[in-house]
Amino acid sequence: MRVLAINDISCVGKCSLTVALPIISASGVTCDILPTAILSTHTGGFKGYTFRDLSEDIPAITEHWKSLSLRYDIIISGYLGSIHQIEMVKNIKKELLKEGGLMIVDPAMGDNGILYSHFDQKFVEEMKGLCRTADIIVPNLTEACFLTDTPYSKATEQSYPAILEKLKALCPRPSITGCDVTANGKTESCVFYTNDAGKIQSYATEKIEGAFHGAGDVYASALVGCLARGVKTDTAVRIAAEFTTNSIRQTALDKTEARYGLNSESQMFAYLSALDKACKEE
Ligand code: PXL
Repeated sequence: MRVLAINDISCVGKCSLTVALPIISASGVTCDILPTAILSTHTGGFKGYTFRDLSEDIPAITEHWKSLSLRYDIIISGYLGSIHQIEMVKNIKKELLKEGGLMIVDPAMGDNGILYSHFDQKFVEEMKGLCRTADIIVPNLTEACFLTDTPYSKATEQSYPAILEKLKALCPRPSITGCDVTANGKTESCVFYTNDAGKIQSYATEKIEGAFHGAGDVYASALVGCLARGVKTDTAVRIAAEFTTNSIRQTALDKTEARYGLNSESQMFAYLSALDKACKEE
């Protein structure tokens, strides 16, 4: 099983490839990487970061891989530095994804109702195009709103399933992470997703107050790790959501600054144990 993770390298801040590579590799599959940019830190909460766009290197890298006849079972794309890179990812899918392989798009472009620095509405429109080429997309609620032209302020508990339905116009198996749901005075954080039978489902974990950077990357990477091991989507979502919530809980206990990312390292063993158990049972 060979996975390709297309994402940036934020040297400090634990997101994108510095999260994807360890989690997907530890899941027990080959994870090759295609860096889209190298930054000294990610762009959320740091000032003065460096940003080297690697677009110029990408065609030569993929040409070399083609000469080696490399093909991928799963490709996951994340943070892309420009519209040009969105086009490149579409081509990489055509050229390097095996027939019957899975294209997973994390449309990493915003959080808490706003787009990250560097992104605008034109980028959102192009990202919709990339989502149309995907089998699975894993936006957070903010990104799901931008992809469906839903005002973030209108995204209430009652509207999550409708937003998910709208995402189905882009991709057959959409999901939305980070959806707050309150029942009996208790708020939980839900993932709404489409399972292998095409049914809309949700999975809830404890809501831990605060903003936690890199949670989407931990979730997407664990989901890919589980799917790459052949685990059913319902199980993969549960394992990835629990791993992410456990990492958030530990980070809150550690009281580290949110911009330095999640302590997922401490939860890796529990994640792998859950994955191993699921592989044996299914
Ligand atoms: O985790 C999302 C992400 C990835 N890469 C870069 C980012 C962000 C979010 O801010 O800035 C460079």
